[in-house]
Amino acid sequence: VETKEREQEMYQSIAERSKHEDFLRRAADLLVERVVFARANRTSKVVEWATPDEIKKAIDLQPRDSPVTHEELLKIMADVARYSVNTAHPYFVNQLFSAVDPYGLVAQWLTDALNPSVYTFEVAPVFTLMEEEVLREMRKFVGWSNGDGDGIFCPGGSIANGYAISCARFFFYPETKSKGVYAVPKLTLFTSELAHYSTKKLATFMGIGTDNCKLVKADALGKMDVQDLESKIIDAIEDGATPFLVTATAGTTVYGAFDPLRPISALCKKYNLWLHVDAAWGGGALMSRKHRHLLNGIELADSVTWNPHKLLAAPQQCSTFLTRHPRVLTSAHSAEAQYLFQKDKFYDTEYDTGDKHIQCGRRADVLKFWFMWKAKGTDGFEKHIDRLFDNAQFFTSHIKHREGFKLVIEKPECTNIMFWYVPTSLRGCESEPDYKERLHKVAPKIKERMIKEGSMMVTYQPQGDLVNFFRIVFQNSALDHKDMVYFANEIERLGKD
Ligand code: ABU
Repeated sequence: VETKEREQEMYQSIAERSKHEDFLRRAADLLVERVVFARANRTSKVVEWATPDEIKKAIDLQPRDSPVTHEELLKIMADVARYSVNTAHPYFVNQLFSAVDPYGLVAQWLTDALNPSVYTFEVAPVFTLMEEEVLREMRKFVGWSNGDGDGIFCPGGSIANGYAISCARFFFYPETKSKGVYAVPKLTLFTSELAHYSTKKLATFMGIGTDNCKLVKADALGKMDVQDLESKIIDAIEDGATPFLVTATAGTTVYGAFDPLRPISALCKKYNLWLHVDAAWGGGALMSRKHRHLLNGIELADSVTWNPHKLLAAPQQCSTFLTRHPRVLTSAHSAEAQYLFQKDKFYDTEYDTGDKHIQCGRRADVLKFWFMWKAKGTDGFEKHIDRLFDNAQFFTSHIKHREGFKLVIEKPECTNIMFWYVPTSLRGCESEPDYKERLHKVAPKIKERMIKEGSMMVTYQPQGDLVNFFRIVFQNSALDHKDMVYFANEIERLGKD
């Protein structure tokens, strides 16, 4: 009887398995045919705009007691894709990420299929070794001899910038690990007023406080003003605070500016401060012989944030924190959980890298980047970067000579370009008292129109005294010069009145 029951169970599980296999194949077909490539072409819409109520009507978002059929699940998948923004579309130029790299995507699928957590060698042997190799190669690109040092994959550049604060504080004041902020003087850190907001956020998170995150002036090109940095360091010391960290930026979020790293490093040496370079956006340029000069001096940094999901177009999310100091990550963050990091394992437990992180469970974000690197080689990444910069330069010079367009910065350094579009009705009105107020309303109106039509997607923002301007981001090397002209034509068409 027992054997018969066992056989029956086996037949059931085979039937179940083939049902799942059939679903997987159909779902994978749908992804390839209708989600990945079909939507990444110029004739489809970037976004199918729908209001929250319309989306709620189109997709039954409520989890239910009873299961739905595979047929219904496939329809749900198609609807989710339909109402999601098509970030792989060539005309999605809204953010510092975009595009769908086929190798990166397949590696994401493989990562999810293997469902690893990269904390111990025993559960993630290949990914552990892969991280070690990739992070070492990245450190070589930074310019640290032999790629020595340490590094980790992080859940986003903000967290990587937070690791810089944590490592710097531990480096100067190791007693904070056990005694917390009570053991140290009032610490102060410095970053540019145009730096990413994560440094402020993480200063709060780490108990340092936004008042102690001093914002240094940026010059007309968006670069950190080194004289102002020194005077703010001196002011902080005179106020009885203790400066410990400068976070410089290589590729600011809005302006794409590269801070002058050599003079900043000289100040850090003079005042004994940790230098962190947030190269989340601009780091990819290190892989281009033509453009890596933008990051000259990065080799002088103590640590670096570099996100391959940005300029190098790896799928979201792929962020790294790199440091020249080999032990600081482990010393600052280890908690030595005995259930996970037993020291009497039968292999070299140096490969159990999880204790360097503040996370426990952790996705293997390395595979997609490593797989892309294998598929394209460093040469492929270099061509990709050079194409992005070429497109950016073409677009800049195109709009510079086109009526109605006005650059915020005449010579942007990275592949994000800032500009105003001045409709015909506003041209020649520059001296009128409400000119700025009216210009401020142009970008949001054009944005609304483009989203409702789905013809492109580009972001805008005000900055300091400047009224709303567009920031277009080139990060997808499938674009060409014709696309650059399309963007200008489209903004002109949408803003004609
Ligand atoms: N670090 C997030 C950048 C956001 C953006 O794409 O503008």
